[in-house]
Amino acid sequence: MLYPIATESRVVVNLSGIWKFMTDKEVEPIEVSQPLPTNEVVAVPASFNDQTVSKETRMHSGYFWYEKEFTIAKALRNERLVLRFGSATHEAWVYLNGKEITYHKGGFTPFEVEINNYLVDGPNRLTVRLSNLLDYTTLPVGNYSEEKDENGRIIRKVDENFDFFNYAGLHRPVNIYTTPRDYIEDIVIVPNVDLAAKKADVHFSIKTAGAFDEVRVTVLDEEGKQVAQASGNDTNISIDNVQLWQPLNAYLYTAKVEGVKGGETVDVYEESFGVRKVEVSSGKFLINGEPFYFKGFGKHEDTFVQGRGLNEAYNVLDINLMKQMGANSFRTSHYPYSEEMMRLCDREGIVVIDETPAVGLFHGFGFDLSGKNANSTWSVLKTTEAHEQVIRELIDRDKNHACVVLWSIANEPASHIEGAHEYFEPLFNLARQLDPQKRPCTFVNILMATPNADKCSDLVDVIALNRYYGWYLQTGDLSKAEEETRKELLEWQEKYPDKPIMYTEYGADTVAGFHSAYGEPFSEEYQEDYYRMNSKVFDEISNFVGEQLWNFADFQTKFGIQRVQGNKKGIFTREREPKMVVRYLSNRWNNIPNFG
Ligand code: BDP
Repeated sequence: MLYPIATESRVVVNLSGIWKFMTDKEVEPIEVSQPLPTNEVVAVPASFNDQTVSKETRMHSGYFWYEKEFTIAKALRNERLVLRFGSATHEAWVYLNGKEITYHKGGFTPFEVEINNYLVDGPNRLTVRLSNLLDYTTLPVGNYSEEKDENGRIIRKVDENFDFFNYAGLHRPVNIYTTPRDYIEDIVIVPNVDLAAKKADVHFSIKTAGAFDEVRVTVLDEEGKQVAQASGNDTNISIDNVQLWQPLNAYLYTAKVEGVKGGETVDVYEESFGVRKVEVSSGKFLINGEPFYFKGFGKHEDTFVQGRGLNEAYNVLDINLMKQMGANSFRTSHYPYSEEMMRLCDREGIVVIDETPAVGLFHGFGFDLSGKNANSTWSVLKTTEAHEQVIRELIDRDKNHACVVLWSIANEPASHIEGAHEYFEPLFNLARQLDPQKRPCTFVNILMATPNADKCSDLVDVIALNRYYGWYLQTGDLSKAEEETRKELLEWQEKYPDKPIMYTEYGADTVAGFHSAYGEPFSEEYQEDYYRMNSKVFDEISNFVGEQLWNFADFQTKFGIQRVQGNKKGIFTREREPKMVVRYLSNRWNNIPNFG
């Protein structure tokens, strides 16, 4: 699915702004033939939760409604008109002028529908019913329960089976875009680069709808100069003296794709792409033939007021902070991030580990680390279908992004429990089959899934570990934590000598401004000591290819005795003020080259 852009043949109408809003108390049915019976409003894109002053609305679990009126200019009415949601969290029923026109489940991927047949002259009423419910069939996984109050009303509850607040709503842009009746539907770009010859063969497959006499692809360089041109829905273009897309030194070509009919260009779409090679070989992660070292973060889409909604100013600031620290990468923990962020990373040369929303695949996560409930994970969870769907939708959306170098199929599943391998093997096969660029795949391993216990690491190209020695284990005892860290990393290396190993999470909750002469846990001193300890061990392990800490910034979570208005493992506060450790890490990362 193509990202909506304006071109010589296409117009984008942005429906962002103020929408009507109401939570559904499920007392009376909502009549979609009528305007929503509410005077409340919310801004889109954003989560609804932090825009209200009502605790009840903020914590609402169940169904809720959005509505917006729009008018389409007469000049556009003969074009094909497509309504597109960047995402709708987590499930959406869409009505136009009272008729259901589409439905989508899964809160982090785009969907669209043609609306020509439902439009009326004058104002059109777009109504969306959403649900933020999560259960054992959805991704992310939620612990769902319901009860009836004294009036017989259903009270629904979702206890997040993961450590971030269940923000919901229309988190990403809602647009109507036009295309001509004959149009370019999708573009798949696969660059193959001969590094020694500095030459790339770029394969383009163009999916079109309707009848074109010719499909033409023109590759333009960053100055807009033509590099090469070819014709056909399946075509190769060679680029001599190719400029590579490099981490923190991005170079983007543009593929101008034209659908031509009767000598006239009918539809045009421009897709930018980078030329780079990603491989895993002999315990190294190679980008453009050189061993790459990941320095960076696990993140969240999480800001004040917007919640999980698109916040482009924060995206820009976050990348600037990363660059200043000498970081080069992050993981989209724990769900696909906005398309706007992916496009920004392409352009800024930020390397991305692209993660599905498969988090919480651990029965009893959070309150039962002993693993009693975990044993039943793979019989209790029914997430296979949702998991296949998110892999399909994520790869379909992000396949052309140069910034994406590794797919993360899941975060912290119970990969040490019987049934895990059977669950994951087909999913890894699916991802590998679907990705036209054949990028490496991994899942992010939880701390109890040690080299002996884990059942799935044979499936991965990169061993990606979330480890909390010195925090959840050996709390406050960094010398014991150091021994355990070293011991486990050496075990992984011995077991899988050809697989690169990296940390995708390690961190310590730290209350900004809290100091301790004894370096106690939660103090800024402890956070720094914790990172120094980990760095020391990383530098001893030869197949260690990267450190992505947890977390870039403090973020909102559900309530819990371990959380003080959220998770405080950020090295920045939620407002992006640095904690003390940022100086140490900036110094370390600015002195570790991206390659080597
Ligand atoms: C891991 C999770 C992450 C949590 C983190 C923590 O992957 O989502 O926020 O630990 O506990 O379990 O801080």
